[in-house]
Amino acid sequence: MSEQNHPMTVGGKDVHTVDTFGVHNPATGRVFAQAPDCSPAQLDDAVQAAADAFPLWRDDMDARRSALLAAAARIEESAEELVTLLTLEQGKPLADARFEVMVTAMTLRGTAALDVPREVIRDDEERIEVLHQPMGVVAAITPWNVPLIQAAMKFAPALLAGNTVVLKPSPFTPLSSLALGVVLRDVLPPGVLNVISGRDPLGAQLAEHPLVRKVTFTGSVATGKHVAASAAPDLKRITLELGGNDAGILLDDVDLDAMAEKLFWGAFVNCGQICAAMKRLYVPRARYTEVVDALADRARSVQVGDGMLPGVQMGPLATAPQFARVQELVSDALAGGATAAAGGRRLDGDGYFFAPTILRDLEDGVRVVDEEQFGPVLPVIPYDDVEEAVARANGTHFGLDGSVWSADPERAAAVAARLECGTSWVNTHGMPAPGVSFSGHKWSGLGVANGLAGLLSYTETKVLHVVRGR
Ligand code: TXE
Repeated sequence: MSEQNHPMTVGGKDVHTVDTFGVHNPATGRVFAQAPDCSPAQLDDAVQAAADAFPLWRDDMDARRSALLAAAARIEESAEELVTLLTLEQGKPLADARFEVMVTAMTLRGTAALDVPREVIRDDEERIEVLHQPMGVVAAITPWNVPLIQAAMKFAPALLAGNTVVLKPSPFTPLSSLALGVVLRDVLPPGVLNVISGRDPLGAQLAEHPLVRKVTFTGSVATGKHVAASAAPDLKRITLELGGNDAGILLDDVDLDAMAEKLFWGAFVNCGQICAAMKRLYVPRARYTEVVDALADRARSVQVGDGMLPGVQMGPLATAPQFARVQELVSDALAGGATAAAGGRRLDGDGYFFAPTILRDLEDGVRVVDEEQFGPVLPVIPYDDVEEAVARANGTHFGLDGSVWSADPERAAAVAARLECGTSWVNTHGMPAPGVSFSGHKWSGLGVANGLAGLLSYTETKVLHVVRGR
């Protein structure tokens, strides 16, 4: 057995594996730890452990609620360990990692505040009730951008609804989730939350496992379609969150002094690696240069570096393939005539560092505008009238979020309501909030996360119809 200090959690116990794989620190490009590479037999054990834990876990809502609250407290107590692992494996600055751990705990608390409703349709000579019952084993498959928040958004509602879970983080960022599994062992009964890691095809094997009743997945559109196809033969339930190409639209009256900072971070939060980050910005032609300059000033002033160092505001891209993709999209835009008002190039050194980049002089039809760049790059595109900007914002297969910016919030809200996406913001471009539904239209997803709708997506609806008397 290879030496491992990041065990998997199966049935509440350490599980080590014969094989391991290297986890890279994106700030150095070098392997800094080994993670367990789960075998098919160990995957069976994990799913079986979840199935075995289900009958006891499904019946006591109060116990589940208390366990989630205790889990939130345990996460806060273990924050520093989780924060360090997050920064080392994902690259984000320590302050952002701390924020992520805090939001993870908050997600558990917010979920614990929800209730699975019990609806009585009639109660006289007949009683008709609508119940929402748990499904069984839920597979939670997460990406590498905000691994702990993604995990919590999935396992918290799944558990509260009475299901048990096998969590599989991205092979790029497995360590923080593995640590979470260890940290939560004393507050969750064995088998209720199992955490495994491994190189793909582990994700596909988990998604297709016959004991899994629901797959909740966040990742790319291409993989999401595979998950949907692989769920079909068994009619497994699925929730998919598949990224976006969020448009921001500035209206002509926007107060740039007041909004520039928020606009900038709406795109560059987490080094641009957030599904709900602004990925393209449409600006009235008359204000184009002013807006580009304001954003470029901010891009140049950002402290980029190793997230472990004090004062760093933005880390590297999280993975080598993502780093390569961002370089490719920016090179393609520059070769096609776009100008980098700031950045436009990788930074020196071994890590996956890319200079915060504002691109101007480009239109729809350029790859960095049409595709999800998922990196520290914002294309700024001029428009002539608002109708045209809305049409361009909507002219994509994606539909996760969008935002409209104006000195008149109600005017902006009227435009925002016409964006074809799951969330439309006015004068902000933010993160999904625990109690608020989060969903993607079109290719950005299937189903709803968060809030009551998210909780109910981990249940099957059942009618209990009792005829009293004859
Ligand atoms: O995603 P994948 P990747 C976007 C972003 C990025 C692209 C690729 O544009 O450039 O996706 O990122 C597991 N069945 N987003 O390659 O492959 C895999 O192990 C089941 C958007 O990391 O989709 C990992 O745990 N699971 C995004 C997870 O799926 C499978 C966040 C995601 O991997 C599987 C991150 C399969 N067949 C990237 N194949 C967002 N929506 O926020 C792989 N996996």
